[in-house]
Amino acid sequence: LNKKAEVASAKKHISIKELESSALFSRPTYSFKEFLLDPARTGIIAEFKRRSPSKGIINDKVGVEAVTTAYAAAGASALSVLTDTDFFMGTKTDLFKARQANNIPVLRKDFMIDEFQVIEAKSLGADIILLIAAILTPKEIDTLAKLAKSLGLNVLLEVHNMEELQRSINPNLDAIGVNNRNLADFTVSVDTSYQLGEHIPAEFMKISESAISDTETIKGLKQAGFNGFLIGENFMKQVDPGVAMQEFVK
Ligand code: IGP
Repeated sequence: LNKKAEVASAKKHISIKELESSALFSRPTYSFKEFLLDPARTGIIAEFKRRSPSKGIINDKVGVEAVTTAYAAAGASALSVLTDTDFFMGTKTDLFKARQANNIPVLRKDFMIDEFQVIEAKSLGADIILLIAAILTPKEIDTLAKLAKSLGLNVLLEVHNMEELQRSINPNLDAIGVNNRNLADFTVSVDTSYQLGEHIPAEFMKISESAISDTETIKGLKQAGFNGFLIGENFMKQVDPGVAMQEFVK
């Protein structure tokens, strides 16, 4: 992972003081939980993702405003916007644009390893940050989640197996996402959600992430107590991802 170098370079270009004085930094955030549980919405966290390491280019022809506003209109409970450039062709500007164009929660989807990124996320207009258990120690999760909470950000912890779940549970988390994609070998199985879902304590929102491509899967996951469904590729691989989501939820 090249994130350390990326963060070091970002720190040279802007100071924490400057981030803290940005217009968006002091905004009140949206509650992730409230939007997930809103019966007028779908529970879908709709992702803007141009490229992935497993699939290569998925869609580099569409604009972030058009897609995210269509997702929101189709009933998304939140938007997920990749800000990692090296693997996902995302940018920080994408997140900022998604924020400006929408009034639902926005997740900064990136590999968060440093407090600077959490402060940066707030200054770009994020409501939710992702912490990936596979790349963080329990101590790092605690530090990053506490900082996020102090800024009003919601925290989504991503786990892929029981060991990660058990060692990473922390009272500063809002939601726990089970990634159905194994980041080590890219294999996918929604069964991962069923297996881990029952071990997620009731106080956290339960999210199933990746490889969701039909509404039957969502029905099953809802019955198993899941509140949120993170969908990227299934929408982004279509010429018009917003229309794809509209068709999906019809
Ligand atoms: C979306 P999919 O299979 O619907 O495109 O998956 C999302 O879960 C996936 O992009 C993702 C991800 C991540 C990307 C889950 N965890 C961590 C980058 C980093």
